Amino acid sequence: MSTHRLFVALRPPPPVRALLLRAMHGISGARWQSDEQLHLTLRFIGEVDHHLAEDIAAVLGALHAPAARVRIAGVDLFERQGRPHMVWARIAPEEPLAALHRKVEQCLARVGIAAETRAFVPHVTLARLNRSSGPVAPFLALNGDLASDPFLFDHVTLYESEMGHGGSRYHPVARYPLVD
Ligand code: 3AM
Repeated sequence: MSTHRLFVALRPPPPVRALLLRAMHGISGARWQSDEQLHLTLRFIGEVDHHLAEDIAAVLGALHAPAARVRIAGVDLFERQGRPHMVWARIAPEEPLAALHRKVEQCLARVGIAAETRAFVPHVTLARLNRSSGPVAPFLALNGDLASDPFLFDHVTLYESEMGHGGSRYHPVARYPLVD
């Protein structure tokens, strides 16, 4: 039976994506995210069958949570094995995002999705790096303090991820409004 690779995320509004996209250059060999790929993952679910995918889409309809007023608050690196692995934008404050993460987790528990064991670190991935990527210091010097005006995450999106050679494509499956 076919499976669906799902995750739940927040989609930054167009002016915020434009700000991020303008900053996204200056590291050779970096795989920059496209506009369509920009998101903040609230919960990665992984591969599920069609029935569970439908249950997940339905149960998220019970997500009654406030919209999160936040801003872009800098750019940072994740490292793996001592090397830069990913460039990401920080979102502040984190507490409303952590609260949304917990609410999504509660919804998913109702359809039998086991609790997340990793710590939730809210971030918007900007680029993925590998051994052949160029230095990141000039990019961080320019963009480390990248900041946006306050903005609202006013809906949650359930995405299906389709993995391909040119990177993953993310297809919105359903949107759930948050309360302003
Ligand atoms: O939001 P970002 O870009 O950090 O890395 C994947 C991407 O995260 C992550 O889920 C988002 C949408 O694909 N992801 C992929 N596989 C994962 C896994 N096994 C995962 N997150 C946690 N566990």
